[in-house]
Amino acid sequence: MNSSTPHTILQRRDFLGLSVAAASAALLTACTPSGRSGGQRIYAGDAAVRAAEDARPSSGKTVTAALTAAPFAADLGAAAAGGTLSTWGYDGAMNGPLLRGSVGDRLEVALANRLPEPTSIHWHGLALANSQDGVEKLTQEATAAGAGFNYGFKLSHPGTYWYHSHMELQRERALYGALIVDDPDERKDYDHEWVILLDDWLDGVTGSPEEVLAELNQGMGSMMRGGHMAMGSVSPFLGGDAGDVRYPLHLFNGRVPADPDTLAARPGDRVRLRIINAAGDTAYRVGAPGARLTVTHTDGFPVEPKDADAVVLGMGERIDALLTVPAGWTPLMALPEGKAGLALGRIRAGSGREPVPAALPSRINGEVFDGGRLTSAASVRLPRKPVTVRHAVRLTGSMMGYNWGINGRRFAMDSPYDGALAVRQGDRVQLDFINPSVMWHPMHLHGHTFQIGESGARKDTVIVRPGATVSVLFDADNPGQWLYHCHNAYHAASGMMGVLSYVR
Ligand SMILES: [Cu+2]
Repeated sequence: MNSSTPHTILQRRDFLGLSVAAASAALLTACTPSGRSGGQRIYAGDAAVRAAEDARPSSGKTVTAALTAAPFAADLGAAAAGGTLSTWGYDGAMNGPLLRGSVGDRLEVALANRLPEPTSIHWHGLALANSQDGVEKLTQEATAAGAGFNYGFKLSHPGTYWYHSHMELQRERALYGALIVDDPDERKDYDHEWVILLDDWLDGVTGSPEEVLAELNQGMGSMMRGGHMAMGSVSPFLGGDAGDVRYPLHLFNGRVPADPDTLAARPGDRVRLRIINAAGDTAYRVGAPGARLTVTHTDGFPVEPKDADAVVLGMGERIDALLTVPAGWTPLMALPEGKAGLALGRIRAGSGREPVPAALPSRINGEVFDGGRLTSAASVRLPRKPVTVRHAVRLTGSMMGYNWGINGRRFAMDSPYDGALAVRQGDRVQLDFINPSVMWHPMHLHGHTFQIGESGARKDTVIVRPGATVSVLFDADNPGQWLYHCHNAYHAASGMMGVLSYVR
């Protein structure tokens, strides 16, 4: 096992990689409204990163787990030719094991890499030590094929999170799982809990994620040849184009609708749903015809509860909702927004007729919203405070050129700090996600949970519709180098990523 810290790769660039003259010029423009410049970057191995970790509350308990990333044969029934397909996952399953601890616990996960290529794990949504964030070259060296890496960090906030590979398109296979952080003081006013992982799937059925990216990069030519590009997938809810990719399958806890996951309950029971959208290019509209949802949390953090007929989750987002179980069978449907298909689970409470996928409604309307439209619970709302640094994050690129980027720049792992957004510890930061493109983007920031505007939900991933600007606020309290990016797997692979860079 190798737990090497990134000192060696990172300390070569102590002063932004600028010449002395350029650095001096940069210092003159420090503290302008558009950002911080000058100063030394605070890398993952910095004492400030360790100090922030030490300052987090501790329960004194350690939760340990082991994950093996490896190829395996997945059984998706008749959906795959021959009954099984070969893909990559954790511990040989379509969903990695559920990892669970309480606030203040230290989570230690030993990763063994049995994949034929390097890998890393990102702990999505957690405010954790930067050195454990799992971003190759930025916070650690990728873990080579045959090697291992020991992750260890404190769990700082309760909620519904998840983990996934952060290497290229590995997440588009089955390299992901749920991570739940419990609040020991919470009063549990429900009878059951159902953790739900949603995913769009094509690996081993119609091609591979790498083939899809190659097609997207070729542009309209491959569309004419009838490849994987989505044609005419439109969602008024998302403001236009719903996605780039056509998927043969949509999975609910790793299962197809013909063989659905089933939750047994009694009529009148209350169920807490913890819904996670692990997809690459698909938003899901989730609802249970015959029952309403009461949304209580998004991205782990509580909101003012709100009733819904359905909720929409972009890639990377989570929603917690309560549902009161009707008598009989209740379908829990995840409809791919603007695309054909269905991911399905079901609740069985007594007898009655089983829901047949073909007989289910093809749409769920009524009161429908996404987590970005909710109000934060007062208990987690940021205190009002003047913004000390503000950055514009323009979401640029187009489907034609497949040149997705940030502020016109396509991210390159070899020069991650080009165009980085500088902040100092203690800043109140405002990011303006400005979307001049014709597609929506689910924008995700590592290591922080921002707030949407003055009183919106606390989130780490938010839908930014075409033509819209979403302004988010957070306190810079977790030093290090943090990636932010579109959680569309293909947009991120194409370059819609950047670094939020703590400097001193
Ligand atoms: Cu995007």
